[in-house]
Amino acid sequence: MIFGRTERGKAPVEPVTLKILVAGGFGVGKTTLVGAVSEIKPLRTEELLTEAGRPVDDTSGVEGKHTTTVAMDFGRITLREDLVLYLFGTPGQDRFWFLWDELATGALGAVVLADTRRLEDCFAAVDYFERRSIPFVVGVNCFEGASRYPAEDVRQALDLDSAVPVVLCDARGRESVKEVLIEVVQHAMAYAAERRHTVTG
Ligand SMILES: Nc1nc2c(ncn2[C@@H]2O[C@H](COP(=O)(O)OP(=O)(O)OP(=O)(O)O)[C@@H](O)[C@H]2O)c(=O)[nH]1
Ligand SMILES: [Mg+2]
Repeated sequence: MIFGRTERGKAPVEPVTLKILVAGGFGVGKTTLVGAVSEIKPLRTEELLTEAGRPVDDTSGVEGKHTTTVAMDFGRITLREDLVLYLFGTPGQDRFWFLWDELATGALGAVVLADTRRLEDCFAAVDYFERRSIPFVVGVNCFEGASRYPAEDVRQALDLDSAVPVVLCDARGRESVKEVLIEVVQHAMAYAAERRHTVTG
C-alpha cells in the first residue's frame, strides 16, 4: 500500500492512494468497471478471443464479447480530493491465476464482481481473498436479462460472512461503480480497525 504523506497546514493536500483489486469470473465486467470510472485512459491488456479458445472460454451470457484480459486492467479514480484509488482488474480466466499474487500485493481491498447467471464463477475469487484476509465486497453486476436477486440471497448462495457487503451494481455506470468503491474503502477501514482492536485489545 502506498500512502501519500500530508504536511499539516499545507495546501493542496497530497492524497492518500490506495490499491484496490477488481476480480471475479470470466466476462463478468471487470474491464468494463475499471473503464467506467477511470479518470485516466485505462491501461488494458485485451486479446481477441479465438476459435481455438472456444472450448475453454465460455462466453454464454456475454455473447457480444470478443476480447479477454490477459494480464490486467489499470485505472485511477479520485474519490475525494484527499483519496485516490488505483484500480487493478484481474484477468478472469483460470489460466492466468499465476498473475494474481503479483497483482494482490499491497492491495487494501477488493471488489469481487458476480453475475447471478454464473455465480459459481466467482467462488475462486471469494476464496482467494478470504484465505489471504484481504477485505472484499461483492458487486453483483446486473446484466439485462439476468434475474434480479436480493443481496441477501447472493450472500447466502456464496456463503459469505455477514460482515461482507453485497452491492447490486451496473459495471457500466460511473456512479454505480463509485458506490461500490466507496463501500470497499469503508469496509476495508472497518476491517483494519477491527483487526487492530483484536490485536491490541
Ligand atoms: N448488458 C450488460 N453488459 C455488460 C455489463 N458489464 C459488462 N458488459 C459486457 O459484458 C462483456 C464482458 O465485459 P468485460 O468487462 O470484458 O468482462 P471482464 O470481466 O473484464 O472479462 P475477462 O477479462 O475476459 O474475464 C462486454 O461485452 C461488456 O460490454 C453490464 O452491466 N450489462
Ligand atoms: Mg477483463
